[in-house]
Amino acid sequence: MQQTLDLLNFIKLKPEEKQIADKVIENKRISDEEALFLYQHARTNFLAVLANYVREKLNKDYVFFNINIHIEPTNYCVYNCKYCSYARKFKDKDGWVYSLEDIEKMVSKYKDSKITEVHITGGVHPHYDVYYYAKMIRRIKQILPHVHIKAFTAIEIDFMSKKARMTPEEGLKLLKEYGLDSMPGGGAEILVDSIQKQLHDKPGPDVWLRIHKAAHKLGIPSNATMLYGHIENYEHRVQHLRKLRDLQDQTHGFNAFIPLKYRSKNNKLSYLGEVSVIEDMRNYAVSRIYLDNFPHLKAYWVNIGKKNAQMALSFGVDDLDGTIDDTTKIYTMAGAEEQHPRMTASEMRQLIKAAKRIPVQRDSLYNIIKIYD
Ligand code: V47
Repeated sequence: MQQTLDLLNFIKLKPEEKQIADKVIENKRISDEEALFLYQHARTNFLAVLANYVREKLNKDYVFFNINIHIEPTNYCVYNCKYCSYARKFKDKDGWVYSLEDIEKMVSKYKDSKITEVHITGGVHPHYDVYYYAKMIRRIKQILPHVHIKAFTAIEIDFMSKKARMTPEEGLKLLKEYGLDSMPGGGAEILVDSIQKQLHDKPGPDVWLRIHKAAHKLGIPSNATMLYGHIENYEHRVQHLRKLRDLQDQTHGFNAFIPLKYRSKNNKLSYLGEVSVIEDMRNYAVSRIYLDNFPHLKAYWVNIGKKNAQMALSFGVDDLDGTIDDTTKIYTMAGAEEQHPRMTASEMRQLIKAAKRIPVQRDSLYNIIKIYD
């Protein structure tokens, strides 16, 4: 930490940068205006050093990863999201639905493996209600009793609960009884009404926030994402972060914040292209500095590629998600580098060690399974 502080003294700071750095070092929270300044005007080397300071204070030199798989039960979806490359309608030839028996077969392959987590998310299929998904969770737990099930974005919970004439709160309670352990952070996009109205026809920011709040109240922790690099501007990003920081102050139920870079292949926003890697790194850093109440910042390597995820470790990131074993198609279909996303635990450890950090295998709640120092 001292080394990081020395580095800050070494950089000739702009007055606004100095003011923000002083606040952060005194454990004071930065304002929305200051976050906007960081996005718009701060130098990248300054952002890296300051975000690194925050990371070190919260997580030492640990970089967390887990051993996990995804299940994407279907890509049929009732909603139309312009940034999505994955969703299909019934008329399309390349849609899929896995039956509960298919899913049992998939997870049975991992009976003798070291996976600790199954992450489930997919399209919002018009036919299935919360009872169906509760059964899915129970059947997976019968085969893999020790795994943590992190499943269903807020929008999936909203739809499946309504389908069974329940409130999302009732739906969540049922899912918890059947073995749901936590919720992923997907579907937040940018939590600003005017942006979401241009992006999709699914329920908006209030529903996402309400369902995460309800989950936290029921003792179901979750993550939060931000889909950035499309039609939003920096003010929208700050508004998004503000809503998350406020909710976290109330509930303390979020584990990790996960920025998701908009990937531009095969969707209705392709004409926008993609933001630069420097922009990605700056976004990690500003998020780390602003979200002082989020314990972890995750670079989802499937979204930005292994090399960029490794670089993100110098911009505030302390978590690389999981080994995945080629079980997700969301980013493959959106043109990401990793067309068969899979890392062995040993590859993950090497990647982290090469960045001069300490690999730590974690469970889904960030309990340490093994430190590889
Ligand atoms: O909800 C969809 C986003 C999310 C694109 O909580 C896109 O641990 C970029 O949320 N470009 C799914 N992003 C992924 C997700 C996630 C992944 C890993 C870990 C966790 C966690 C959560 O991906 C969606 C949507 O917001 N998305 N299309 C696209 N073209």
